[in-house]
Amino acid sequence: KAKDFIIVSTWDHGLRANEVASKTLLANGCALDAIIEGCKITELENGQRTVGLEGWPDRDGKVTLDAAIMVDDGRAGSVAFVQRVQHPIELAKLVMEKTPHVMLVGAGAEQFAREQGIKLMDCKLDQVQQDKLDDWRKERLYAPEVNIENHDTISMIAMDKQGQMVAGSTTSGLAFKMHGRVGDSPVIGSGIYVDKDVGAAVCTGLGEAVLRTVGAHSVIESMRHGKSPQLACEAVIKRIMQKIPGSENYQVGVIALDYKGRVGACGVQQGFTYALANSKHNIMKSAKAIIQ
Ligand code: SD4
Repeated sequence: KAKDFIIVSTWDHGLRANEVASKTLLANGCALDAIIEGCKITELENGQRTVGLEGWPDRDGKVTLDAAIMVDDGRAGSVAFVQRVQHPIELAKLVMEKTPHVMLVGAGAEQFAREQGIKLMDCKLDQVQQDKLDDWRKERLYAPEVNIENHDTISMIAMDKQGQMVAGSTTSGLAFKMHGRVGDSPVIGSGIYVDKDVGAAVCTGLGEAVLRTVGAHSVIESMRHGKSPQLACEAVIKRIMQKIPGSENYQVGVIALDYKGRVGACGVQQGFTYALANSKHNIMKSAKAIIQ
């Protein structure tokens, strides 16, 4: 049993997510509740427009969302390519709890949301989204910028005082992606993974690089073979850089937690930040970067 709870969340908005998740745990919520509440606040309040319905649209002007949740008893749920759903993380939890499946996508996920009593929202772009899309259409440059605007998914891990670990992730994906594109975040093993014998790992950054290397599960396997969370994160980031060309132009960040409460974090580039909380504090940290 853990002495205190621990929450780790990607990027600067992780601080606010941790704050809300901590409140949940202090009020005797479990790690699962904490992840849901932390992700939900980011889905509502993400100023970067990289999570939730205010996120940047795809190149067809549609905001399509991905989310996943996994509990250390092996249960998992995820949704991908969903539109008009305010809280995809809650929908992912419903997939886990109310269906025999792990993943629902697109119209099927939206149909399931409606069946569960979730109101589908208006999907008209706001002025900021529309202006940004119009700007993008002038040049049609599809080049994710390192650490800027389209790299701010929230991925979180929480371990509660009972020692249960849960991971979650929610995102609007890469700005101006092709319609139908799905990233790493909702793919169990790529964006997030939890294993009761080892710990949890979550990813952020260029989803294609993470999908092609099964990022989160790779970190878990590296920890299983004896590496600390920190060394496992570094090993996997190095492997991604080796396997996926062009690492000077992309960012991938991973964070990991084991049952001893040890945290690891690493990014390809500098600038990958994460927030770390327990019952006493909630602080921002800079992850080690492989490219200096
Ligand atoms: C994606 N991995 O859709 C996500 C984007 C992200 O921080 O993590 N941004 O590729």
